[in-house]
Amino acid sequence: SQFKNVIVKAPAESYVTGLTTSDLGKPDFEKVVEQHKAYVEALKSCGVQATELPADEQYPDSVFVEDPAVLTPEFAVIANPGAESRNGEKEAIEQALRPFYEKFYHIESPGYLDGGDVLQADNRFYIGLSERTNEEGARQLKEILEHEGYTAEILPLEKFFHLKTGIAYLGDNKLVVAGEFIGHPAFEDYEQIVISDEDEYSANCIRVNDFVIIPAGYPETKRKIEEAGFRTIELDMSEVQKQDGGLSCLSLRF
Ligand code: CIR
Repeated sequence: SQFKNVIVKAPAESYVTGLTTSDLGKPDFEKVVEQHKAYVEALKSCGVQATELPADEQYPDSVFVEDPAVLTPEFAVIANPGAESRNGEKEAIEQALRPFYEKFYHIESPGYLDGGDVLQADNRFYIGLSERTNEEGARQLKEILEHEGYTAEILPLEKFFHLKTGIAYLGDNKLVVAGEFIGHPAFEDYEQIVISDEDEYSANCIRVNDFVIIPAGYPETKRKIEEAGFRTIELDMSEVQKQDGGLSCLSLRF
C-alpha cells in the first residue's frame, strides 16, 4: 500500500537534552537540523506530502513523532507515551492528525504505549512490551485493532529499547530482523533479511512507496535489501542515533 502523507516535526534546540541510553555523546544541534532536513527531503522524493510541525522546546524528544500515535489507513490511535517527559507530546500530534482522520481511539492510563513498539505487517500487528509500553497499554491497542479487523500479537522484549529498534516490515512478506528477533517464533512465516549484530542499528529502516530508506554506513544491509528487490536511499543518522532514535521514529506515515 502506498503512503500519501507523512507528519514530521522539526528538532527543538532542547533536543540535545532529551532522553537517551546511548553512550555516543551529546548530539550537535546544527547537525541534527541538517540530518532532519535531509530526512524530510528523502520522504518527499518517495512521493509523499509532508506536514511539517514546528519545533516545540518544551518537549526535547518531540522530533520522534512516531511514538505518540499508531496509524492505519482507516483510523488513528493516539498513544499514551510511557516516558513522563514525553507524554504531553500526544496533544500536538492529535491536533495535526485531525484534518486527516475522522476516527480516533485513545490509549488511556494506566495503559502506556509508544508507537515505536508497534509494527504493522499488512493485516497483522505486533506490539512489544518495553520500558515504555505496559501490558495494559498493549491490551488496549490489541482490542482496538481486533475490533477493526486486524490481528495483534503482544511480545515481551528482552533487550531492545522499542520493538521497531530491531525489526522492519518491507511489504511483500519481507521482514528485516536483528538481535532477539532472529529465529523468533512469531516471525517464522516471513521471508527474513537477517541483520548481523554489528549492523543492528540498520534494522530500523522504512519502506516508503518505491524505496527503502536505510541509515548510511551499513553496506551489508544495503546489499541485502537491494538483493531482496528494493531500491535504497541512505541517510546519515548519527545525531539521531545519539538520542536512541532511528528512521522510523522521525515520521508518521499514512
Ligand atoms: C526517547 O527516549 O523516547 C527518545 N530519545 C528516542 C525515541 C525513539 N523512538 C522510537 O524508537 N520510536
